[in-house]
Amino acid sequence: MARRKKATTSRSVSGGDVPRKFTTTTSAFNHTRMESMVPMRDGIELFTVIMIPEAASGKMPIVLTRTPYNAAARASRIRSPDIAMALPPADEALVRNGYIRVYQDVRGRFGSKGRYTMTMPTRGPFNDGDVDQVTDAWDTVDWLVKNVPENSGRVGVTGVSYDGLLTLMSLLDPHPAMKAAVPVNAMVDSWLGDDFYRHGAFRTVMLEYVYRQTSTGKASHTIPWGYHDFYTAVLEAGSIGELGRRYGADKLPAWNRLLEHPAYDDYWQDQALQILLAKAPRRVPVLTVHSLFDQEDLYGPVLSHETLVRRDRSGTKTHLAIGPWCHGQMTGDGSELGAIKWGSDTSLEFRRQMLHPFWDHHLKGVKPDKPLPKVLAFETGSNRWKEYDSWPPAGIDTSHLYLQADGGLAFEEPADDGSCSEYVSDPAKPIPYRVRPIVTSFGGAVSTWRRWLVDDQRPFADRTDVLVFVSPPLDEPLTVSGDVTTTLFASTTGSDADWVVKLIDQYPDEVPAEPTMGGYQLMISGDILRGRYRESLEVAAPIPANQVLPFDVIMPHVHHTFEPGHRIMIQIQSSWFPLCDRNPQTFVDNIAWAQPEDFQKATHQIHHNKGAASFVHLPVQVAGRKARRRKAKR
Ligand code: PG9
Repeated sequence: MARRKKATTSRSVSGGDVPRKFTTTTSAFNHTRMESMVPMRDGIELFTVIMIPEAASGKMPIVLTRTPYNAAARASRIRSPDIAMALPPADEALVRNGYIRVYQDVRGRFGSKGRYTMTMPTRGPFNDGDVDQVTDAWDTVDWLVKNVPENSGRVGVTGVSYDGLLTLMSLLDPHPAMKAAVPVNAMVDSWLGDDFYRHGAFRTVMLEYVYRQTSTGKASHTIPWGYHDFYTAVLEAGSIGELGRRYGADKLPAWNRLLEHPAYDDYWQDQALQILLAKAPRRVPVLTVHSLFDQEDLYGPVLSHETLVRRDRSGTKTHLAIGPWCHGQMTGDGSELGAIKWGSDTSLEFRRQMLHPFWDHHLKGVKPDKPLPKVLAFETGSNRWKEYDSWPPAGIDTSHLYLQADGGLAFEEPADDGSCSEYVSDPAKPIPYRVRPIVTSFGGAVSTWRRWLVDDQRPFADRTDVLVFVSPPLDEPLTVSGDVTTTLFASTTGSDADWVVKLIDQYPDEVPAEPTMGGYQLMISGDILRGRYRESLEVAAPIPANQVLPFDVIMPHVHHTFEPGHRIMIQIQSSWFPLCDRNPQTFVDNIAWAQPEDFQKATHQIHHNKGAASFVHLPVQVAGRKARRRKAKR
């Protein structure tokens, strides 16, 4: 009997449906996607996605982003034959215009080999290895220009936030092929004001961040809080050290490092990029991007820009763009933030007017029609772009806006009447920084963390532990541009205290064009000072009880017009919770480990009389002659 031949026809299903090798048909694709393991000088390979558009003609420049946030995902947004669908939306203009776009995982993250160190310090006292993000950036650029056939040998580096920090680090020893950099909302000094601390107050949201970043190599773990309201989770734990311990963060070296360095010691100063950049080569042009409502990195961009300006002898290599955005919003839609509408897509305008001409100039040699402004800044309130030669702009009169005994604000010093306002600050009832419930610490699908800085401040003004000072309605516009500091003459019955100052634009009671904005209180600048650092940021010292002392609260830069009919408001309080951990108000060595009995009520006084007149240094923009007249008068 003839043996039955084994069926190989398509009618049989015995071979299964999945071919051993399958390659997507690429004829419809308008790009090549290369995934490469790029070797570093120590042999560690970094996962790199290279997106090459079909060359219109000739060789193309490269725009590189190095990230701890998943390079493969960045370049796989939507599966499509079109390169722009795969990449983040803001990359569309780049790849359509003949740029190669590259994303790379930093060592130890996602597809890259090696070990991950969160915000790895550069080689030196806190990194005794042979590599850091500076060398990894150099090695990557070197490999790209030698191995990507279509490239023109000119590379730009960019990134938002952590990726912005990596961008700045690549400037510390730029590869010769690196021709331009755009750090966006970069973390620059994380003790003074970016991410981890704000002038000594610990930002509790960082627990969630460190957990996600370092508990696994793939950012997959979120904290199982067990609370709907983050406020309760932090309050019930007591100290921030105890909060971390409850969720196992005491097993995470990066978390422990943060808590071990509560003051501005050499650990922080060694990493402060505004210090490191002072010694960087001057060759590479830089466009720094800053967001006025950046809920994460509100100080760094201006600080690093100031350093870059100082080293730019020709005055042609340094630009600053300031937009009305939250963290990273310049890559998306910039028409509004929370309840505040800007009247146009400010992100798109910035990208078209500044970002793309900058890249084209330095990576393609295409000169812009008119030279790019040194500073392009969106002015909130009046909602328009302005161009300046410097930041802060010329023509600023730093006026003193004094707190008055009747709860007013005025440019005149108050009377010599010994007056002060007082409140009881109770660590058991800290002032929420947002209306509760504060549903997640910061990330997550339901989070509105990105827009909290523009929240209406009215709900807090009614508390008895919040002092409110407000000017009469303005009868002409008042524009403020630059840095704000508030000098508080204050005393406390305790031995430590936090001082929070919020500078607010209070809208008229009725706003005809937008009725829901009537009486809105928009914070345009606000910050906290941990009182123990009033004399030295490096060494904490108790506050002597019941002594009136000056405390300088440094606040974020502003670029805002208070329109006629609006009022200037100042709110002063002593907690901002749980944005920042609570000050126990009893001096202890390390607040991260304060014990329940250390948390004590205290009575705080803010003084507003001659000799102890608390005031805001307000950078008022005054046009040419008027400015000189006011200066001469002083
Ligand atoms: N702001 C984030 C961050 C940067 C660096 C350290 C910690 C946090 C970020 O968005 O990348």
